[in-house]
Amino acid sequence: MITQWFKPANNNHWADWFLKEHHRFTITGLSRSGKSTLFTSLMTMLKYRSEGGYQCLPLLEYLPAELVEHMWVEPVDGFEMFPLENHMQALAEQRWPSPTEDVYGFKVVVRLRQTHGVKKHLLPYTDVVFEFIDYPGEWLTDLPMLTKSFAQWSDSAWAQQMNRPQRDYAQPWHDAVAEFDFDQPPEPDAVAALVGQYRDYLLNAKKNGITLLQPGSFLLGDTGFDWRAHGFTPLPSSVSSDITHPWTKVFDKHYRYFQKHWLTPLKNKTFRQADKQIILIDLFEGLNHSKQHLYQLKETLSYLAEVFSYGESGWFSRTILRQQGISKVAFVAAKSDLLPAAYHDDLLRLLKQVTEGAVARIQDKPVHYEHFLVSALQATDPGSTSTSLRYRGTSRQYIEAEFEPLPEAISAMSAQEHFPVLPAQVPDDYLPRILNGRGLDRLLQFLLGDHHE
Ligand SMILES: Nc1nc2c(ncn2[C@@H]2O[C@H](COP(=O)(O)OP(=O)(O)OP(=O)(O)O)[C@@H](O)[C@H]2O)c(=O)[nH]1
Ligand SMILES: [Mg+2]
Repeated sequence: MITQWFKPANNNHWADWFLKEHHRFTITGLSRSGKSTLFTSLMTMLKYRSEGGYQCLPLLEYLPAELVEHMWVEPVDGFEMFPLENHMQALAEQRWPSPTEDVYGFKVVVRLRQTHGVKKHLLPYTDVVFEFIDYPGEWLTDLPMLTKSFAQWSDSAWAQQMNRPQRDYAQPWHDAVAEFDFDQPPEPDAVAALVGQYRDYLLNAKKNGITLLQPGSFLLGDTGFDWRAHGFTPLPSSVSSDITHPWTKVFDKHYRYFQKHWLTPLKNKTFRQADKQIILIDLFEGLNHSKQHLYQLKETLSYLAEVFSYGESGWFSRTILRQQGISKVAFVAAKSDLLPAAYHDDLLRLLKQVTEGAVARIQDKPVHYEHFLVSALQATDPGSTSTSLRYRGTSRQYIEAEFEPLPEAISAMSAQEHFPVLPAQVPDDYLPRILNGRGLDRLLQFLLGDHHE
């Protein structure tokens, strides 16, 4: 047994580690994909179910209720506590939780009863700890910038804006660059003017359903990176290819500052390595816009899969060095309540297509993955036919909507085709809806189940 050769004496840190079993979940979700709502539902479920004697715990298969002595939620060291009350208050006022502007954490600690006398003597308790981190989705897509130089990033950002659908929103920015005088010195005012133009493009693209927005960190208020002092934009290759050009020099410097003082700490803290990954995906935004948006989402997801390290590492690095690769990945289509159950198979098929590129990157690694449909809060009801739904509209009227089948494949969509997303508001009885939700159980069971052998 481990403790026989490794002496935890005088070292609470290690003793602590052996008494605890840690599950670190990382939720990889683009902006507005439903992370905060998912956490709100999960915490609410755990809270109510623990008060009800742990019956129907989402962790039921893994941790039978009779083994659970006590369960509680606490902050994660170094993180603000996830603002569950604020989010519940928003729901009570029929508002969805506000977009997240900073990072928050919470952990669920499950203390197990000891059933064997000997074990009880050696290990007075065993805690199973689940850690979750919530963050603004805008931060996520910046991570791939860590491994690129300014010139590489600038070229790839420029190339992306030349493709549809980005190109459709980039015209004012491209016009501004065409007219911009790069012979003027990069004084703070001139830099601010160019960064301002670029941010306008990012904001406009975001409003129109684009997911690859770099740097997304420039889109948030004062909680994020100080883009006013250290901003940069992609530059036309005629400028960026000249490393002696004053604009290239300044942006290169700001870019390195961004990597060192923003991205690196962000990766180490917020995106530190976890062993289970939930990739939360909103397909409705893409469907709402166009097939090009869905292709763009697919590209973003595949690009993101490069950032995380996959595969189980050995016992030594896992336990002693506390390093591990991600061993389980759940690809999750969020907000599935926005589509009648009759079309859920279509949604799953679309999810599989959109994640093909990301799957290709993990396929030959020792990683278990599965695709899921989840709704954190079922905001709709079945309609009068199997292909319709009822929901509360923007002025809280109760409306029925009829749905067309989803396309067989993204490629089967015509260029103009799009599927309007249901503007479903928070229902009055949000609490029983959260508590009765079942999609999360299956997801957690997959993530916790043992696939090692
Ligand atoms: N119908 C339905 N809508 C949902 C659900 N979850 C989220 N939404 C909608 O999606 C929006 C975004 O959800 P959030 O949970 O705030 O998304 P997020 O990933 O935390 O977004 P950022 O904080 O901006 O990164 C919400 O405002 C809701 O309109 C769900 O389970 N069902
Ligand atoms: Mg959020």
